[in-house]
Amino acid sequence: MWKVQIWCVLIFTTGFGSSEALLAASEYALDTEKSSLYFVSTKQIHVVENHHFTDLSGSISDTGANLIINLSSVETGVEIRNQRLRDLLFEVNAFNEARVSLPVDLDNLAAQTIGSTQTRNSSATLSLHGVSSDIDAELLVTKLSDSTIMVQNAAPILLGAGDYNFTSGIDALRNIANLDVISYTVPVNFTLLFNKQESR
Ligand code: UQ8
Repeated sequence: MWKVQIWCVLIFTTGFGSSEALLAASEYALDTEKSSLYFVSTKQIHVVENHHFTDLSGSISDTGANLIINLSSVETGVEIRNQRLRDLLFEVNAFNEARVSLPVDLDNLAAQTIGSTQTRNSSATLSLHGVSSDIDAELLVTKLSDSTIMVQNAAPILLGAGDYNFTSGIDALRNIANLDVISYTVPVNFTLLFNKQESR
């Protein structure tokens, strides 16, 4: 009997079962149409180009936020170059996905005012090319509506090719394209939109 009483007290004093509690338990899914992730390559010192991935997925839940990048979906605007990045750089046969994960406080997200932006200094784990390594990022988290969250990088994330065993792949791309230099530092920028899913 006392167990039932404790549950009643919990339900009525903490709002467990109320809309706020359901909100805190809810999940968000990445809006794949409205989200984007770009990276920048620099060759021959002055030639700077934008590239992106067309296939992203991700979610936010009480276990944290994650982003999955299908590396085969790389788009550089030149098909032969796409294929060379898949084969010589990312080695998609062995490592087809990059994964980013980080902890998120869902209650904090639920309490955020619609229209406001929070700046968060976050540490995320990036698993890429067989290496799992932490990266620091300043994130802008904007609550666009009760059901939509936008997450952007405040400043470009500078990925060091050496940290993910990419230097020999970049050298292979440089050789096959008969270039003198391709930079080992790769700036990354993203805009991620997440939509709240129906309560489970
Ligand atoms: C609420 C809340 C807080 C939610 C959080 C939500 C969430 C999950 C947030 C995520 C936050 C976060 C911290 C995300 C991190 C995102 C990152 C950093 C992802 C990594 C993305 C990635 C895999 C990037 C690529 C990395 C890489 C090493 C790229 C290499 C690029 C290079 C150097 C390309 C070289 C291109 C080039 C110049 C080729 C030469 C070339 C060739 C070969 C060719 O064939 C050709 O044509 C003939 C050319 O000429 C056209 C060439 O130039």
